[in-house]
Amino acid sequence: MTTSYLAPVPPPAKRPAILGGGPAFTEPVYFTRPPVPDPGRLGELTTQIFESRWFTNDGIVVRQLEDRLALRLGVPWCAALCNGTTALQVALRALDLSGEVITTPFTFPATVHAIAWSGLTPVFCDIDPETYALDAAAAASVISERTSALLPVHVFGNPCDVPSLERVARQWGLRVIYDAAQAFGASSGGRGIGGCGDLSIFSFHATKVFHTAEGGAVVGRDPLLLERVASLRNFAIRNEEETCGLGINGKMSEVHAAVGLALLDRIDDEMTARKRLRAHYVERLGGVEGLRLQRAAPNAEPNQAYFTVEIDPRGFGLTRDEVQHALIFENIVARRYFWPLCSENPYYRRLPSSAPERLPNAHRVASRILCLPLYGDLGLDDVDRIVDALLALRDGSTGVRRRLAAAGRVSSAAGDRVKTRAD
Ligand code: T4K
Repeated sequence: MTTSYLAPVPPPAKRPAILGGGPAFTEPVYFTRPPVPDPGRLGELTTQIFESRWFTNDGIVVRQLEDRLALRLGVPWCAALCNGTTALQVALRALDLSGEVITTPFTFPATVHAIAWSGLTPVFCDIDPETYALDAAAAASVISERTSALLPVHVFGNPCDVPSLERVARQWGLRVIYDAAQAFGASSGGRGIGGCGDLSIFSFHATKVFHTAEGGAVVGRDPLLLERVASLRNFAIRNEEETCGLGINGKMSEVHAAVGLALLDRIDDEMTARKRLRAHYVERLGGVEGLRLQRAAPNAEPNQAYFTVEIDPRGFGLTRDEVQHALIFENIVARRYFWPLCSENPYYRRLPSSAPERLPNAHRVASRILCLPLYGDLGLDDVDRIVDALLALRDGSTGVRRRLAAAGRVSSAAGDRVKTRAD
């Protein structure tokens, strides 16, 4: 059984801290925390790097990591890059796309920015209200003669409905790049999530289930695409005399790869711990009026990257923002991923596909979603304290709302930025 490393504050908060009760935790408990690599193994690898004086540019530690990741992800090849955003840009260019790319507004901004930075036009389409992933029928309805690809996101590490999306892509002759930034270790229909579509990308940012502090990867099956990706991430330099194509510096350094190698053996434990914690959250919150949990697509196995709840103020008695603010008093740092929607960024709002009436599910989910703490070092007792704090807010909703209204906008004193639309 996982024991909590957080100092216990008995008894559990029955009275919300915002109404004068003791906080659920003495220190901020963030909605996510990175797993830590094995320090001994990391020391060996960095010593090896320093002795060799080879820090980047096709080094052996990056190659070792790529081989291990290809095996772990069940894909023929894996090309490591400096981050997930560059991985997306390189994947889009490797497929030589033009015109429009259909994607979801309910994602981290990087997904859409990568499309726009590539000179392509993002076309937003609505999400499935249960899985929050790009809805295949909605995607089919926005295909035009300019569409060249679909870019679905396995949001919160929960795989999309891959078979339906691939049917649409086949029918219309479209390429598919999956943004699997958050989905390391997830699977769909029994196959590793990286094996779906033409290409998939991963982020290995510190906030991910598996990480290299900063990093990312493009994975795929076609060896010709590996050649292109490998060339594009290294300025499209072919040899000392030839540079061929529009490349970029997308390389991962040896030190970042060492972090990944030293972490890889711990990842199964991290995922198992998260699964157990999620099951406990589901057991406690599953039937609570006013709360809805994300559903997995058929035959999909999520990786538990995040644990989210949708808060319906009519059933719960408080809005999502009120809950987030009140939880800060409990030292519980929840996050409104992904609000605001990418389609609400002024840079994209002018697009016809950004019209809110075309994206009703995305708007509803974005206005209600809240990520609660989930990471391997948490204990089941920590989950209990988080749930108890949440339910105490519901039970005291009238007083909580009044206190929040009197306080105006809640400060970020508990240690996290509370992102608002104005930010
Ligand atoms: N596509 C999708 C679907 C993505 O989610 C992302 C990235 C990308 C593409 C692009 O991949 P990258 O180019 O980033 O590799 C974070 C990450 O920076 C970003 O990588 C990630 N998605 C996104 C979902 O989350 P922020 O600005 O929301 O994170 P931040 O700094 O507020 O950190 C969140 C929490 O994590 C903190 O409250 C505490 C904890 N934390 C964070 C860091 C950096 C730690 O405990 N330790 C740390 O070192 O973007």
